[in-house]
Amino acid sequence: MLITRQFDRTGKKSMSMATTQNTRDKAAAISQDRSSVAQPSTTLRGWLDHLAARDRLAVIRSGTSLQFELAAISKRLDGIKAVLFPHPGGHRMPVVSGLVSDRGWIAEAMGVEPSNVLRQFQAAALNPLPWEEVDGAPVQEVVHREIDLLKLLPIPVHNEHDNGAYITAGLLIARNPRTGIQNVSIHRLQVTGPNRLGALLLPRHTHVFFEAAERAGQPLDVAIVIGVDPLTLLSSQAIAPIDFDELTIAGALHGAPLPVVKCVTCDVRVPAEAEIVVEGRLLPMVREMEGPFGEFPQYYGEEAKRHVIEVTAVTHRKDALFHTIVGGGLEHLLLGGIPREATLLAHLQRSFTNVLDVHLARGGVCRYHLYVQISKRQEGEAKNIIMGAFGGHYDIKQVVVVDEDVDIHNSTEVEWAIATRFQADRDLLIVGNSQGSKLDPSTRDGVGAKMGLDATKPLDATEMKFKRIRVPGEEEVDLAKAVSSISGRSWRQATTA
Ligand SMILES: Cc1cc2nc3c(=O)[nH]c(=O)nc-3n(C[C@H](O)[C@H](O)[C@H](O)COP(=O)(O)O)c2cc1C
Ligand SMILES: [Mn+2]
Repeated sequence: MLITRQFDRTGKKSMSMATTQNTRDKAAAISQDRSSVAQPSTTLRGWLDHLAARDRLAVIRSGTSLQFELAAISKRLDGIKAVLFPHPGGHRMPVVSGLVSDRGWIAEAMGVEPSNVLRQFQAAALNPLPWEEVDGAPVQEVVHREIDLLKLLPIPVHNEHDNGAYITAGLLIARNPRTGIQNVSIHRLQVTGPNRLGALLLPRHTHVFFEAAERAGQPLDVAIVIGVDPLTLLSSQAIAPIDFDELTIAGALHGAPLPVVKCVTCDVRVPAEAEIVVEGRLLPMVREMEGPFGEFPQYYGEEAKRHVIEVTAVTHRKDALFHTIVGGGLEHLLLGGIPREATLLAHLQRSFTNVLDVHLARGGVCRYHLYVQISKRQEGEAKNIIMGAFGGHYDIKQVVVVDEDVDIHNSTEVEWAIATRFQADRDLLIVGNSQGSKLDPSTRDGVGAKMGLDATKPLDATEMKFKRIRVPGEEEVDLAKAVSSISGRSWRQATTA
């Protein structure tokens, strides 16, 4: 059921109908994990305020070049601060980057503890909230129908060998031509002409919709939404079935239905509170060169003939902000990693009730190396869990299973478990010639090997054999009290006093 909201002149929303009971129940179902004070973040602007209040938003001097310099500064601050460039490359429109380059920040955006991020995302995917349509939206305050993308928007060039300017943080929304249900995903988009974009569509949902449209000789209408809140960004990366509208996960994470508005040149509905929307259509029977482009495995995605979008309109807020994700940075890695972790955890827990947690390690580009923490009950089960994980996503290349005393968010801890609880002749599982990631350059066009390591303790080991050493009282030491005020330089004086 759709509910219409009105925007008054101040841009404040007023609901014209009460929220349904069903909607309230769903919102309540997922909000129980939230700490009592924290509220989920629902707009990019609100999120920037949140970061700024915690001294996590660096504002850069005017005049930054869009060619490399903007990406260089963003990368230096990757994981430390988000970045705002007020007037890059002579544009009036600011650029922001690094909005979610830390797992703890994502927890804050959700309003939960970091240990509850995966559970909260799973709960949102299980209790989606339908969006509400509004007439008139901030994102349509300004409408352009004469399009020159590089003049209208401050679109940067990121990596050394990128083939030009790329829109990298655009949520591509399309409707299933058969059912009308929307899909949301992020695709790299190279600016190839004043109103033309080259797009990489891997064989997922947008690709399926486009194939159906192309078979009928039709273009596929799309909207590219730039400048949304972190939870909507995260929702775009959910591994959901086809015809599961990812915007309904965003609504669930917000705890309120997402307000959406109809595009000015097509029927696609877009988040009303976004900053910018590029409307267009994927052209049937047209492919043009796109790439190379610096990708998440820290290598270039190759140049090839790819899909083409013809832009029909650009709409934005009066004082819009442009969001860019630097290819291969933490923002890119975490946005893909966390929804995958949530899906993989649910997948493993369906078959193995003793799986406690999973983590996609940063060294494995938050895609290829999975750490699994279990409460071991039975010899051999770690290998079954490894096989289950290989089936969870073809990107998974290495799985390490550890006991509950190992912190899987700390790669040094996992390496310690391998060093002291694993023997390759007994605990290693290798599966050759299986499907992997095409972006892993060591595969043969996506065909490669998988490796699983059982780094759990044997159940029959004597208690002392695998007992971690510990100094009693270490955690309780109050260093402020324990350390003398005499400086180290005066150590002779301290020892003779
Ligand atoms: C920053 C970023 C860039 C991405 N670029 C692409 C891309 O160029 N092509 C692509 O097919 N997927 C890309 N992805 C991954 C998809 O957005 C992701 O797999 C999405 O969940 C697919 O949605 P779907 O399952 O609804 O098709 C990117 C993800 C992120 C976070
Ligand atoms: Mn989808």
